[in-house]
Order: sequence, then structure tokens, then C-alpha cells
Amino acid sequence: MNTLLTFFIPLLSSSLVWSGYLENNQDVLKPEGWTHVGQVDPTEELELTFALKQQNVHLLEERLRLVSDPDSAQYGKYLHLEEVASLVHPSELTQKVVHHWLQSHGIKNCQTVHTQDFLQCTMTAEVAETLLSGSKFHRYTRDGQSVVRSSAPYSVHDDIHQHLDFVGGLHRFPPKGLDPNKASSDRKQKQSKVGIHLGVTPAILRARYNLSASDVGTAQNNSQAVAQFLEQYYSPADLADFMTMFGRSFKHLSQVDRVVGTQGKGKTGIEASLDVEYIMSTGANISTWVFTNPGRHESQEPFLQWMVLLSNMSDLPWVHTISYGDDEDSLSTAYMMRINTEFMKAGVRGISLLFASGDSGAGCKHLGKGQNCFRPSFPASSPYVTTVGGTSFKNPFKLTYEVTDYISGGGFSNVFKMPEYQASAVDGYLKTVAAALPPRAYFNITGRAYPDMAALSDNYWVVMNRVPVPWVSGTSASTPVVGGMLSLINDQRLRKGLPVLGFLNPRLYKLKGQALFDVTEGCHLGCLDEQVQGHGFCAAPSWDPVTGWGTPNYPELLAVLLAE
Ligand SMILES: *[C@@H]1O[C@H](CO)[C@@H](O)[C@H](O)[C@H]1NC(C)=O
Ligand SMILES: *[C@@H]1O[C@H](CO)[C@@H](O)[C@H](O)[C@H]1NC(C)=O
Ligand SMILES: *[C@@H]1O[C@H](CO)[C@@H](O)[C@H](O)[C@H]1NC(C)=O
Ligand SMILES: *[C@@H]1O[C@H](CO)[C@@H](O)[C@H](O)[C@H]1NC(C)=O
Ligand SMILES: CC(=O)N[C@H]1CO[C@H](CO)[C@@H](O)[C@@H]1O
Repeated sequence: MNTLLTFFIPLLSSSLVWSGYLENNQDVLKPEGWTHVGQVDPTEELELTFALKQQNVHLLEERLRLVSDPDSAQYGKYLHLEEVASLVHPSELTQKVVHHWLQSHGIKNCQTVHTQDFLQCTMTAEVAETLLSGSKFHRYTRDGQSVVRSSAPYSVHDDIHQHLDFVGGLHRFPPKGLDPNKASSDRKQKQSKVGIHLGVTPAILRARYNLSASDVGTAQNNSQAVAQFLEQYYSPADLADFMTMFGRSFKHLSQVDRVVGTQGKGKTGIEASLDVEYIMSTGANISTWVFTNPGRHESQEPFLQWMVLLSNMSDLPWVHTISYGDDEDSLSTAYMMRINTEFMKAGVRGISLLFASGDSGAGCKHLGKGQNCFRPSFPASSPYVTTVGGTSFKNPFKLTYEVTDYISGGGFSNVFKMPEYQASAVDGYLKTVAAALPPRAYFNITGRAYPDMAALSDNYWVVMNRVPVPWVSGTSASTPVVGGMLSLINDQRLRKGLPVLGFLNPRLYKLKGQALFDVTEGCHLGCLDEQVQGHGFCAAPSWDPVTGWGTPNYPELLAVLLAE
């Protein structure tokens, strides 16, 4: 009943007021934790992002399928940014209509990107509110961070509607960061009963995943990146200390090669440090970039800013790891669909995007009295990224057997259909566990299922403010660990003159678990109700929606992924 309502109201009103909502199911409510400061002054400048309708999205999708399928003759034949641009750039009509519309409102200050499918424009709040009817811009704060967002949905004239996917900068508050420290506070208590745990360090990861001292980067033009969208920055001094303390057994770099964005505002963040310290520990001796909080203006969406930037940079690292995620149900379908197309644009260029699967297991959404369902997270649920879940050691004193980390995000998308490459793997899982599956009303069996693989996510050491800190946990730890290993494999492929791995999933699923340590024990979090009693899904032999195919056995993975 609920879904019907949200879909019908916008349709009705659009025929009444001859204008339409671009994002008719976008959550516009202020999320918990933000304080309303007040309406912004009409003369204040805003910076909004217009996502213009692209052409040939189906051709782009088909192209991505071919370049990432190892059995295709097109495998590894990646496109340059200019080629992506000539494929997807908006039609001349679209560009004309949108430019004319903006100009007729006196908006002249716009910047485009290489692919011409985004426009970023500055205008006053007053002009924005006329341009996008219904919008009302207010300022909100949380923990010293300040953003400007619209408290009400916006619509555009029918003539414009068909030329835009959405407008960025009105909704979507920055999500709360994964809080790796909080996630671990209750296990700390659990484990203090068991005894002392030494925690995960680069040496432990390298031992568990069988990286030898000579498994470091050697290729000239290889690079990797982490992207950060929280109000925090990594500290170069902490990174250097971390490498001095924990990097003795392998050749590594102790400095980031390039920072893109505004490093320095905000505070040193545990998550920012975690990502950089660990991608540089598995992807050792590989040039590393940090994309840091690139949302410069209060009215911008940091994650969207990063996506826009990718369409404007022809020279990018091959592997990106990202710990950003939001509930699918808080985002408009139009937004997620378009961001998904942006992931395809990266994939056809040979760029691997790795997202953390989230730290709330299957998640839980309350539908009504005693009625719940799981709550998938985006971009983890996109079929065009590689999603990484989390594990922990079964016995904290042995580096052998990994089991599910109960926080490991996973489940089934309500937005994206199950892609071909995973259909038989997921089908296998559903059959294996049939009787033990959560009730069908909790998840969407036809959706994209995630994660794709996993790595340790529990009990990491990081260096923060020059001090080593234990007990840091979360899939924002496992993701850079896997990212660094993919970079090492890219490194070897580049040295052999082979194309990089690009979008990994079609190839990963064809391995059917080969070269990975299968994780078969443990369940992740779900809803705290009588029906599922705190559980989401459970791990099982082969692929599962908790730890994917499992964790990497590096030498074997290298061997199978080094074949043409
Ligand atoms: C894209 O890059 C060009 C220069 O290469 C720059 O002029 C333009 O402002 C950039 N666009 C955005 C949206 O930043
Ligand atoms: C990799 O690690 C596993 C478990 O730690 C070990 O049994 C195996 O012999 C190692 N080597 C290879 C090449 O798999
Ligand atoms: C580290 O990488 C550089 C290339 O960036 C290479 O010249 C050097 O040999 C590598 N170091 C080791 C120990 O392999
Ligand atoms: C289930 O997922 C499909 C896409 O795979 C979607 O079309 C459908 O609306 C989803 N159902 C619900 C109840 O969200
Ligand atoms: C992504 C990356 O690291 N690209 C580099 C490849 O090499 C050229 C020339 O040395 C550099 O300009 C790029 O930055």
C-alpha cells in the first residue's frame, strides 16, 4: 500500500501543475542528528549539479559486459574518456534545451565535464527556488559540519523533465560515517572474556592471505586510490608512523602520491587513516592517491562531486576503494540509476570500483506494527561495482580459519535486477539453504545480491594522532585490503602487457570460488524481531550474501587472474 501511494501522488500532481518531479521517491526528511539552523538568505550562492540525460546507455552497458567478460573477444579493450564521451554525451537537443532554460533564469556561471553529461552551476537561492519549483533551501548542522539542502521536493517544467535525470545539491544529506570504533565496542567486551587478542596488522594480513615479501608493486604506471567523503582527513604523519611500526617485513611506500580535494579542513579521522594505511599495506609499493572530501560547497553532495570528477579526469588510478553507503530506500530511483550508469562509465575505462558492503548486516527497516524487512545499502547493491564484506578469525590466536563478521553488510537490492553474471551462484545459495532462509517478505529474491567477496574486518590496528589504536573494525577495513591485492594483480598484468582487471565481477563469478577461502560459518545481523531473531542471512559453502565467494588466497588468485 505504501509503495503505491508514493508512486501515485507525484503522477497526479504532475498532471495538475504541468511540471514533474525528477526524483519522485527521494526521501526529503531531515535525517536524525542534523539540526535545522534556518532558511538561507535569498542572495546566498548555491552550487547545484544538473545530471543531463545521456545517450546510448544500453550500448554502454553492452560494451561493459563485453570488456569485462574474459570469454569475450573484446575482453580488456577499454575505452578512453574521450571515447566514453562520444558514446554517452547528451544529444544536442538536450544540451540546447537545458542551457536555454538555465540562461533564461540568468544562470551563466556553469561548468561542464568532459562527457558533457553534468553541469555545475552557481546561482542564488532565490533563483534556484524559481528554477526548481517547490524547493526551499535551509541550512543544517551536525558535529560542526554545515550543509544547505531543500526541505521540500523540487519539480521542473515538462519540457525540461525529459532532458534531466536529476539535480544534485537539494537532497541527500551526507550519511553518517561507518564508525569503526563504535562497531567494535561490544566485541571488545566479548573478547576481553576470551583473553588478549593481538589484532590485525599488515603482517597478519599478509600472512593470512599468503603475500610474500616480494609481493609488492613494481610496475611504473600502476596506481590505486581511496575515496573519502567524511569530514575527516588522513594524516601523513600517522601514515609514516604506521609504516615504521608495522611495515618492517615488506617494501612499501610511506607517502601518498597525490591528494585530490581539500585535505586539511575537518579533523584527522580514524576511517581516513584506516583506508590509506591498509591499501598501502597489501598494495605495497604502489603509487596511492587519496580523493578527500571533494564537496567544497555546503550545497554540494560529496559523493556526487567525486563521480563528476571521474568524468572530468582522463588519467585515473586503476583501483578505487570507497567506504560510502546509504540506505537504498532513502535515495531516489532516478539518482541510483544514474549513479549506476556512472559506474558503467568507469568500468568500460578499466577502472575497478570496490565498495564496502556496510556494517549493519542485512539491515532492518520497520514497516509498521511488528512488521520489518531487511534494508539494502547503495552503492553496495549496484551490479556494476565489486562489493566487499567482512570476516573475523574463528580462533583469535590462529591465522587460519575465517568466519562471518556479524556486521558484514549483505542482501538483495530492491532497485537493481540480479545481473546475469551472478544468477547461477545466487540460485545455488538459495537452494542450498532453502529451509533456513529468512521469510520471503524480508528480501527481494530477484534483486542484485551482494557482497561479491570479503576480507578480515575485525580488530585492526591503526595509527591515529601518532598513537597506535587497536579494535578498529568494519568493512571499511576489508575493502582497501582487497583493493590493494587487486592492484598487485594489475601490477603483474601491466608488466606482462595485459590489460588491467577493470570491472571484476563477471570474471570473479566465473572462478566459482577458485583461489578464494570459502567462508561457511556464521550469520550477520538482521531485524531484532520474533521472525528472524536478530539474524539476516547465514554463510554457506560457495557464494553467500554475507561474505560473497570468500577471502583471497593471493598466490592462487594471482595465478588465475594473470591468464589473459
Ligand atoms: C572539468 O575540467 C575542465 C578543465 O579540464 C575545467 O575547466 C572544468 O571546470 C571542469 N569541470 C568541473 C565541473 O569541475
Ligand atoms: C596459503 O595459506 C593457506 C592457509 O594459511 C595455506 O594452507 C597454504 O599452503 C598457503 N599457500 C598457498 C600457495 O595456498
Ligand atoms: C617499487 O616500485 C618501483 C616502481 O614504482 C620499482 O622501480 C621498484 O623496483 C619497486 N621496489 C621493489 C622492492 O620491488
Ligand atoms: C524487487 O526488485 C525488483 C528489481 O529486481 C524491483 O523491480 C521491485 O520493485 C522490487 N520489489 C520491491 C517490493 O521492492
Ligand atoms: C594514473 C597514473 O598514475 N598515471 C600516470 C602515468 O604516467 C604518466 C606519465 O609519467 C603520469 O602523468 C600519470 O599521472
